[in-house]
Amino acid sequence: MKPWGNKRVKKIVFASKNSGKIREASALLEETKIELLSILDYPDAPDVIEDGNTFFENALKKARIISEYTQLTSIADDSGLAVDYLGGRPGVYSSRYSGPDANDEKNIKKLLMELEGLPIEKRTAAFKCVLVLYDINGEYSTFEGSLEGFIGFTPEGLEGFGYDPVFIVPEYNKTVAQLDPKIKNRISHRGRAFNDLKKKLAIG
Ligand code: ITT
Repeated sequence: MKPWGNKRVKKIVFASKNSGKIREASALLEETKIELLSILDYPDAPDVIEDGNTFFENALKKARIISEYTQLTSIADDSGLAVDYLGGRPGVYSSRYSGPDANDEKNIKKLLMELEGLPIEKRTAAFKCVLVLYDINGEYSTFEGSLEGFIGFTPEGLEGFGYDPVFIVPEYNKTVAQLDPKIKNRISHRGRAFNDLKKKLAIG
């Protein structure tokens, strides 16, 4: 049996520096008794080079290094946007899409340029999230989620982070950045992966 199957995990470190992800993860675990820390609580934590070819490889690396450093159970989230017309890009490079000093605004600008003139029906895309839950003895479990939609033509909305202002959810006909954060967490790639993780921890 996995360690988290027979003992209550009280404290988990989220192996992320992304404040948008941290805010969402905290809300997703809010009703549990788990105390969620993040790399922001460990300013001297080692920098993890994300050199994997898959979300899983990167998530496992982040989770392992941060669990070993903090000696706590960790969760890592590797996620990104896969655009069909771009053959799945930016994918694992989503956060660095526009170059070494990438930020959300520059990434969105580059994406809209690459899709310029493309009609809406060809702008299909998906957000993907892979979570790794890692125990200090080296055992781990993986959880995945995705959210399908379209890339819009102009950024809309102020909520969320990353590509949310240009990602349209067909069910709501709104961008993720126009949705209430509670709705995002209910339907998103991250929300779905966290739901399965909560079941594993027997707190869902
Ligand atoms: P950590 O590794 O510290 O967690 P990061 O931002 O570098 O933070 P990733 O390598 O997993 O994380 O890159 C994820 C990128 O994918 C993120 O920076 C966004 O650009 C995009 N992304 C992931 N989830 C998203 C979401 O829910 N909404 C919008 N964009 C998202």
